[in-house]
Amino acid sequence: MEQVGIDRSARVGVSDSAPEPSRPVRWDLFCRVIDNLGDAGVCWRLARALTAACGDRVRLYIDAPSALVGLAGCDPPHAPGVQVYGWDAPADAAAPIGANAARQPIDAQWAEASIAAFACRPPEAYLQRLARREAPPVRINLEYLSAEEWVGGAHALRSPHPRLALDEFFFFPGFTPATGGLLREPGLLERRDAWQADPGRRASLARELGIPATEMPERWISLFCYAHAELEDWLDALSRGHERLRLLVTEGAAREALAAAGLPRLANGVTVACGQLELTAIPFLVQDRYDELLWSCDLNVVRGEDSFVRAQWAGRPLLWHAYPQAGDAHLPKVRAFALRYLQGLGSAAAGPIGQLLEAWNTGRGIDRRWPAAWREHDAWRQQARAWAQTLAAMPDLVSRLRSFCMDRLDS
Ligand code: TRH
Repeated sequence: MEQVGIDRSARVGVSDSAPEPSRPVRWDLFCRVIDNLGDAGVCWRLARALTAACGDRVRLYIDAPSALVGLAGCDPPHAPGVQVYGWDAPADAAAPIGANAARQPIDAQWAEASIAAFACRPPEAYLQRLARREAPPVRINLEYLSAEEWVGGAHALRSPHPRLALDEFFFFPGFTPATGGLLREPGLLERRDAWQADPGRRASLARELGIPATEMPERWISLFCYAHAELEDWLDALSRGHERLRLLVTEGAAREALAAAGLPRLANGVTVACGQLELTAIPFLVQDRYDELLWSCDLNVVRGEDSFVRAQWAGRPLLWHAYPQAGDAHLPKVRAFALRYLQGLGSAAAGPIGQLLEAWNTGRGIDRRWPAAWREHDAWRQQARAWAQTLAAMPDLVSRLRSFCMDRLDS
């Protein structure tokens, strides 16, 4: 990761005990869709979480607004308090979607805080106009999530602009009080608990997704992974296990990985059987419905960043297929996460689960690692629930972001 122009003397602490600020804030949020769904997915969730907290308003500038349609479940995508702008990145030109309006230079007067997601660069002309304001907004560079130790030291560092009087602050999501925390909108765990306490909800989800009703109880595994996942041996291990399992295969890359493992390309709603395993292809779900899927499963295979976090809030066992990086740079991230996630779990369970996580990300030995880890399912499930509670005891990302910006705005 490029870290230029950081002023280490200017680190600003984030207090856990800061009172929740209540004044509504106006945010600009810039997003460029590089690949997959995560850039749009994180920004859409953040925009909605900001507006849900205290009546904030968000202008979301995104270069591929169509990426939001499936996540939001509406075209044009909209949510209370959020205005989406089609942005001709990197140019200084944008227009509200659905309004049939011409592209204009981006309004630099409106926002009190301006976030650039994942180091994307807002147009230089917009930054120049911000710098000329009497009270420039707080500028945030929202970084990638990582469980690595160094994140706590980099979070909230100031990065001066090389020419303009316009500082930017690094904001790192993370798993400790020293970081920016995780996105968790109000009432999420209560809604999860209500869902999980009522088996009828899982049954109605099954009907909606075209999952065949069964006499025998079965465990569900959701699969949302990258196309390079090595599935053949894992599927073989699942099909030869001692219990009935159902794999719910999401749209897109997971289907490609299945096809590469020699299975037919499945259309939505189609089920095929393979020994103890049945596979059902499910449609793409809007973000809130995808949560319900995660809450309903006994294991969730997730990837990237946003689905990874949502699976943690689900309080059910997860396997994380990390975004692959050159030189296996993602493996230290997987290991750092495993250390935190499995902390406190006895080595009899933590060992095999950690090895399975590693195998999923190296692509080697998943079938060998699977039986020992799956045998520990009960302990894994308790651990996953306790982990979600541990995380929920810390302030969420929006509370920390708001406190951080309000401190600067009101000082
Ligand atoms: O799609 P991802 O792999 O995204 C990313 C990108 O690759 C990005 O460039 C990289 O920087 C980042 O990972 C680390 O995985 P992610 O982050 O989980 O995003 C997927 C989104 O799709 C998430 O918001 C959940 C959502 N989703 C649904 O809403 N419904 C669904 O049915 C499914 C399968 C996913």
